[in-house]
Amino acid sequence: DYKFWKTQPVTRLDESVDKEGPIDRKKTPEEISELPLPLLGDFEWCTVDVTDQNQLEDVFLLLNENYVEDRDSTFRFKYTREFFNWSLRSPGWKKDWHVGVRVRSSKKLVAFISAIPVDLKVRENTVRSVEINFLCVHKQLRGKRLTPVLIKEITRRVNRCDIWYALYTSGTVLPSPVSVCRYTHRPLNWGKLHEVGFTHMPSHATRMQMNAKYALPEKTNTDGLRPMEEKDLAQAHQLLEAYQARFDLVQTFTKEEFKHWFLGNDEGTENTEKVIFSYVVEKDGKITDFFSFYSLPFTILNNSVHKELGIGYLFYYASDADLEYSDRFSKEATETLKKRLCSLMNDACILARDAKMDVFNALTSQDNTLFLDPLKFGPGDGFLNFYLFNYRAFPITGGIKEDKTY
Ligand code: YNC
Ligand code: MG
Repeated sequence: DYKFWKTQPVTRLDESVDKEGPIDRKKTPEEISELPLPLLGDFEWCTVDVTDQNQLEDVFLLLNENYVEDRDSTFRFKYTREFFNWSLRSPGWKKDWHVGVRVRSSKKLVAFISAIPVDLKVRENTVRSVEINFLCVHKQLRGKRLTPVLIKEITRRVNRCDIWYALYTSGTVLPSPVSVCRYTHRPLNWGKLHEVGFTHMPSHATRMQMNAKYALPEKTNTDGLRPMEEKDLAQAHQLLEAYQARFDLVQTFTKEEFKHWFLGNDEGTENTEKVIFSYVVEKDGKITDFFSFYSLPFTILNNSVHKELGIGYLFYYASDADLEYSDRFSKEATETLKKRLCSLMNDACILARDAKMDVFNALTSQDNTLFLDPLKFGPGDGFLNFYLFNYRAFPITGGIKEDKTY
């Protein structure tokens, strides 16, 4: 019955929203305690310095063994230093928002939660917020109500910086999702996915038929497609903003943030695992489209042949295909956009395959439903719920919804 969530400024499950906006009364940072919440005697708070290799190791160890897992524990996320540099150190990041709990005696890290600053646009309102991610409690400490304490502590630290709203996603149903999406998967290397138990052979099918079904062209199809470079940032950023005007809930980026999220934070180091892949389409000096995907592999447990599964996640994309239409949701505009997106996303799959990824994941969010089916993305087991903290919003439904319901 949501003992904890009942006490928080979130939309109740039985509540119907009739007006959008903040839930709590307006407060100031001075009203918020300077002191961390009390913890049970055996534990202590810590601020994790993710620029310190040893402390970052502690976070890997905790997450790699205790974070989200598939049902039968055959796969585990393989987080890397590069992935955390990218996802936890975006512009404006604060050390104070990487919060851990350690065992007082052994100093072992047993819980973690993080926040990064984000600007959200909820319909016509811009809402300065944080995004909460990587909430994790060690398996041996589950069910002990540590989670509410972690959430209250990160809220306190964020509120002290005069930020009062948050976005977060979870597979768990809590009060109340503002949107729900499904994960979908596009096999790029069906044979390997099958060998490691990620996909199953449909009855009446053969291995050869399955490989043929998911075979992709050798080369990309779009003229003018190339990796995004520094010089493309201004145009690509503008294109994204124009494109995203279609949606009711989006994150907006500053120039600096756009650069960070699409060109990455590797700062030229050699031999690093590449995390973010961004491409543009240039036509007569103009950027007409862009797309991006990031890499977050799985470690495969207990398999003597395959040790790692390469996974690409569709990230942001934008196209000018529908921009010239006065009604961007008209049938004609939608058809034009659908055609363009299908061709772009097919190229994205090809590039992901060439980057040694075995499967390409996308959510059913926004306009994705236009291309998922035609490009042979199949629905997964997982759903992802989107939440806003301290902000009431009407349900977010589109983009465009195709007839197929995922
Ligand atoms: C969850 N995922 O309902 P009630 S996603 C939020 N997000 O409270 P205990 C969650 N709340 O129902 P356990 C949650 N999962 O009594 C559970 N809860 O009101 C609620 N898994 O606490 C739950 N990471 O400590 C209940 O639960 C209360 O020991 C129970 O730990 C839960 O990062 C968990 O899936 C998830 O590590 C930590 O199972 C643990 O079971 C675990 O007894 C594997 O907690 C990893 C995993 C979650 C990934 C994520 C987003 C988190 C968002 C948190 C909410 C942020 C609010 C905004 C704050 C900033 C505000 C500002 C400004
Ligand atoms: Mg607990």
